[in-house]
Amino acid sequence: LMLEGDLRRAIERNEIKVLFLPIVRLEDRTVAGFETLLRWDHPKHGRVPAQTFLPIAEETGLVVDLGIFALERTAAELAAWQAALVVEPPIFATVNISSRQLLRHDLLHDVKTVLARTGVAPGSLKLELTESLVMENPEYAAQMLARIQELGAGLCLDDFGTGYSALAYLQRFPFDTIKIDQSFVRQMASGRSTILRSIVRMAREIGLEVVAEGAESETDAVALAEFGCDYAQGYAFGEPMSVLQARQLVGAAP
Ligand code: G
Ligand code: G
Ligand code: NA
Ligand code: MN
Repeated sequence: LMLEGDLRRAIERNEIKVLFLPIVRLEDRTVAGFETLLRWDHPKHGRVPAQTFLPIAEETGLVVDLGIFALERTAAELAAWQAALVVEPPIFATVNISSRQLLRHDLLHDVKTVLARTGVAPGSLKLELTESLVMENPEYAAQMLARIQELGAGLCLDDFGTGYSALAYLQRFPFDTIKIDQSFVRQMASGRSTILRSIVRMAREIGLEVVAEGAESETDAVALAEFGCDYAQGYAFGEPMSVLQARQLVGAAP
C-alpha cells in the first residue's frame, strides 16, 4: 500500500501524534483522565485517521512500534502531571492495545519497561482492550492480563456490549473498568436506556468502574450520571486534544 513505506518512517519524522481525549468524573465534572489516540500528520496527505493507518500497521507489524511509542509518550506525560499536581486519585490515561501487541508480542515486557522508567502511580496507566480482542484467545489473554495487572497497570475493557461475551464470563479477566460502547449511549439518547442501565448495574455489582463513551450533550451527561456511570467521555466534554492542551486542562502547564 502507498502509505506503508511512509509509515515506517513516520515515527522518526515526528509525524505520529498522541492526542488526549478527556474522561470526566460525572460526580463533580472534573477531568479524571484521558484516552490517548494516535494521529498521523502526513506531509502530503494531511491528517490520516487511525482507522486508515492502524490496519496497515497491524498487518505489517508496525503496530508494535506504534504501540510502544503510545505507551512511552503517555506514561511520560502522566509522570509529569503526577509530579506537578497533587490530586487523589491521580489522573489516569488509557492506551489502546491492538491484537498483535497482546497476542503476538511481548506486551508484558513493554509495560514493565515503561512503568519502571516513569514510575507512574499504580493503576494510573491503563491498557484499553476491546472485547473482541480478548475473545480472540481468551485463555491466553486472561493469563497475560493477570501478569500485566500484577505489574501495576490498570485494565479497561473497551466497546463493552458489542460482542457476545457476558459480563459474568469477563469476570475471569482482571479488568478494573469497562467502557460502554457508544451505541448504547445513542440508544439512551433516543429513549431506550434499558440495556445501558443493566450493564451499569451488573458492572458495579462485580466491582468494576464504568466509563460511558460518546457522550455528546449535556442531556447525555446528566442521564449517564443518573444511571450510575462513574465517568464519561465524548464531545460533551471535549474532543481529542494535543498534549499541550491536555496539560492546560489538568493545570499542569508550565
Ligand atoms: O480517534 P479515531 O476515531 O481515529 O480512532 C479510531 C480507532 O482507532 C479507535 O477504535 C481507537 O481505539 C483506535 N486507536 C486510536 N489510537 C490507537 C492506538 O494507539 N492503538 C490502537 N491499537 N488503536 C488506536
Ligand atoms: O474505538 P474507540 O472507542 O477507541 O474510538 C474512540 C473514537 O471515538 C475516537 O476516534 C474519538 O475521536 C471518537 N469520539 C470521541 N468522542 C466522541 C463522541 O462524543 N461522539 C462520537 N461520535 N465519536 C466520539
Ligand atoms: Na478505545
Ligand atoms: Mn471504544
